[in-house]
Amino acid sequence: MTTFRRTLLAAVSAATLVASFGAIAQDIKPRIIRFGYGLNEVSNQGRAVKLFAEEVEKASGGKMKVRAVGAAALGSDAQMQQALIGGAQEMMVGSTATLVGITKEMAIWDTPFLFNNAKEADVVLDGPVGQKVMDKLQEKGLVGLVYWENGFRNLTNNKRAVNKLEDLDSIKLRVMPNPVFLESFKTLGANAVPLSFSELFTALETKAVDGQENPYNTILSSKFYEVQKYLTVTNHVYSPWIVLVSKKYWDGLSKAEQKVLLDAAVKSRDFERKDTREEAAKALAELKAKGMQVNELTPTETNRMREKLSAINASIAANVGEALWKETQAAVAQARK
Ligand code: TK8
Repeated sequence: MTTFRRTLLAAVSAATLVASFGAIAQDIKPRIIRFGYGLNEVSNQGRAVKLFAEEVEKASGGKMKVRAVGAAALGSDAQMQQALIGGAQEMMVGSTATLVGITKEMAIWDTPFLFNNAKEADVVLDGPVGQKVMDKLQEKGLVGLVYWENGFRNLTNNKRAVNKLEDLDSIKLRVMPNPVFLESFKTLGANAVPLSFSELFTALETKAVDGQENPYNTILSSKFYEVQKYLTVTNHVYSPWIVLVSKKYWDGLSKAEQKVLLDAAVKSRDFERKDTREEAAKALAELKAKGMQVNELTPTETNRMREKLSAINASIAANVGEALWKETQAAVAQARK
């Protein structure tokens, strides 16, 4: 290459850089994004929303500001989803399980014992199947950005230690408002009642329900140990959270603004999963220290539970579609290799 050409190239690329920076700066307008979530500020969810907010502010040169509102102060998952669809709220994070009424394919993640560990969940959720399910939201007015980890769910209650399936008998158990969860726990013999997370602590405290199921992190951060005596390690299902944007809002953003949100969402995902896993590893010991009586199921009992729950697989497959069911099973098998 001649010196002239090299100089010319350098000049052209410098000009392009300046031009594109200018374009990006112009393409980012001052914006306030209301971001709602269900857990406390002092939870894995709260910490990750905070990180997301910081990243958005940094990447937009302080122009885009995220107003984070936790503890379901903007509403339950279901209420916030409707607010996003209508355009009255910009963003939220919540359980995929609470989206099934809007996008039936989301129920694939409710399949009991779908994933054996977090690595499998990451591979499948961040892979083509996870993306496909997420993209289904768009026709309903929502844009999914990333999946976060809520985690493997475990059972707590106030009546008795659950050592075998029969111990669930007559336990009034709160489940997420979701048909698969309702069916799962009815199948296991509990008296399952759907209820929003925002009403759960009070329901446990007033003994309107005897128990619930959530990951260790949530049992800890939502202080369920104050109102629940027994914890049974069941790991019956892996729950994802999903970060959502109102499609009405998203469509009004420039490409540069969309990129700010997406990049920050990816950073928040990586942070959140790491933070959640570190906390979960210590949470059980902490819950014991807080006075919870913890028991594990024997392998025989776990197998009985798995077998009973496999009875609902056919109905999940029928609801999400056989093609998606098979694709997911194949993706899990691949992740397991
Ligand atoms: C928080 C919920 C929660 C979920 C539940 O809004 O409802 O039990 O596990 O994380 O989405």
